[in-house]
Amino acid sequence: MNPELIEHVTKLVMEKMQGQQHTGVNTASPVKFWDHTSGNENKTAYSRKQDESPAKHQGELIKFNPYSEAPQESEAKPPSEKRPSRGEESVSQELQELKDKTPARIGVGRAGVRPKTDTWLKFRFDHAAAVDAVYGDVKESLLSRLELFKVNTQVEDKEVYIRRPDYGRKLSEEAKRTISDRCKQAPTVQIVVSDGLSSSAIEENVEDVFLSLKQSLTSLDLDMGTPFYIEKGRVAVMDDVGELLKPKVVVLLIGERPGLVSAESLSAYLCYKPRKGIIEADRMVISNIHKGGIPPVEAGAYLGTVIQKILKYEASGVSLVKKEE
Ligand code: B12
Repeated sequence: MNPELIEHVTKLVMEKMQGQQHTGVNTASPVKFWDHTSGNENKTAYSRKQDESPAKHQGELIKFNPYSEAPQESEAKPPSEKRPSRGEESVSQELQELKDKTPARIGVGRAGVRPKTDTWLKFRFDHAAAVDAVYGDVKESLLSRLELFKVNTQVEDKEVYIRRPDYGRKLSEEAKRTISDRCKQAPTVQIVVSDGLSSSAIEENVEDVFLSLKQSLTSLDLDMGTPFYIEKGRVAVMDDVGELLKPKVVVLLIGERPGLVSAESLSAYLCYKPRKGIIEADRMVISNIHKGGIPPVEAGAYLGTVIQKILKYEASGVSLVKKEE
């Protein structure tokens, strides 16, 4: 459907509903809601047929209540009857406590069987941010500020990137040549950045993580390779980097698949001597690096200590855990 038309209709409905709330009149509304709270056996749509007596149903349109006040299935009562107040306050308080603990969409209420308009609009906004994160490109200005040169995987098109993760796990032939020409061989730590599934994650966080990681490696006296940027990469592309440069540890800062809470979350995947044929269990991840999760500057410093541990045990992932035991 035409998005402008949807927006126009939504606006009209909102205006109408607001008008009714002000006047207290809701009987003349052309907008009908499903009356699932009235305990109606056969769940008849609340929008009645015109030949039914309008008087019978006038004033019965559902009142919008906060979620905590909405009756549960088992205690559903007709809207005219007063709902029990027993425990209402504590339920509402418990719900608020749960809501305070998570950014997830809980206790958002409903209008009939549908989400409320603002919930729905917020969902569409977050979904749009997720799509932008996946399809967007990291700005050249950021890469040049961090002195990262850019190479490609075997995908150039985003649609192909999404459908064929295997292509994103391999460097292009040109990328292999450029990396071999420009990078220091056999460093202790090789930092690589990639947009992965969220260019927004890179734009928002990578500068802080990258700079604090570099600082942390310097203070731990760990030797660093030449960092670079891989466009449309996947986690396992670090195996090709390992084959080419033979670093002891690769740290790949990559955009996570966006969700509907954050579209700008970054992960740092680490591996000791990555190479072709390595198993996934030998990688490790520090995920959820963003302003609502692990603060980027902290993550950079923390990564330094994880790398130190990897070097000490000469292992990463499950192999590291086993050696630690
Ligand atoms: C998608 C996803 C998966 C998918 C990956 C499928 C795929 N091919 O893309 C599946 C369902 C297979 C999966 C499995 C697991 N996952 Co997972 N996964 C994610 C998710 C939602 C997004 C990851 C992402 O965007 N990666 C970036 C893109 C570009 O990577 P990619 O190359 O396309 O795909 C690779 C990575 O996704 C990686 N990967 C995915 N999960 C994990 C977990 C670990 C520990 C490692 C080392 C790698 C890894 O494996 C893929 C193949 O190489 C994150 C949530 C988040 N906030 O990051 C959790 C997340 C990374 N996963 C997690 C976990 C625990 C696991 C499992 C260990 C679960 C289990 N008990 O089996 C396994 C391990 C898989 C592995 N590779 O070793 C945790 C890690 C917690 C932590 N900090 O250590 C996260 C953060 C979710 C969470 N909040 O708990 N996962």
